[in-house]
Amino acid sequence: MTKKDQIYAPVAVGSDFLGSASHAHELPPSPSVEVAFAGRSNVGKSTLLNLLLGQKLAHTSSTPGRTRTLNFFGVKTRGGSALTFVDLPGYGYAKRAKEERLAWGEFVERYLLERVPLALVIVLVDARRGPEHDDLELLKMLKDARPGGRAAPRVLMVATKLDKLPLAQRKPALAAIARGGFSVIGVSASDPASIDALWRRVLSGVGLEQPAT
Ligand SMILES: Nc1nc2c(ncn2[C@@H]2O[C@H](COP(=O)(O)OP(=O)(O)OP(=O)(O)O)[C@@H](O)[C@H]2O)c(=O)[nH]1
Ligand SMILES: [Mg+2]
Repeated sequence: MTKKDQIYAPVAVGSDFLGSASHAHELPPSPSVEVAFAGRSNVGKSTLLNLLLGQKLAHTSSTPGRTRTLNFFGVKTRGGSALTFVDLPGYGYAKRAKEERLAWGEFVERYLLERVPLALVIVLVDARRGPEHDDLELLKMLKDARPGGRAAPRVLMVATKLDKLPLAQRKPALAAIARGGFSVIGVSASDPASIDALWRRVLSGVGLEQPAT
């Protein structure tokens, strides 16, 4: 194995699709700590999930609105930890019928506020735009008090599609997001090192191991 292989050896050693839910009664029991991926439609949630999982289990599309249910994936890490990743339907997709948008919003919002195993919410924003109005609303909601005084999940912001910015603009774009008071990491689907760095932030975000490289 070359040094490069060792650095990029995937953290995920196995992953499975656990099921979908479009109503509260369909939510599967979560066997492990849960991490949800939220963000505007087309920001790259499902693409990023597949890269973290090491398999193309989540459906992706260049057309916004692809993911319409909550999709649950189980993943085991090299360090022996188990996590559940949840792909959420995107928001801000204007072409979806208004009633459907409202119903979806309510279901996703209840999931984010009430799901007990949910330890970390990853909020994806486009690196070229930073957090927009809908994202800020979500971030505000995530800070809200939980029923029974439970702790709110931790939040990590991920700036996606960094490759679409010229090299010289990448650091300034991330710095501008950080100036808004957010802890942010930039990723590109084409850059395995950025996926590896995100895995580390996910593991430390849920209080699990930091795998050796
Ligand atoms: N250039 C570039 N394109 C990306 C990147 N990540 C995702 N994309 C593209 O962005 C489009 C949307 O990706 P998805 O992963 O389906 O987005 P999503 O956030 O799951 O979208 P919804 O399911 O509609 O909420 C696809 O065409 C991807 O190939 C990236 O890092 N760089
Ligand atoms: Mg999707």
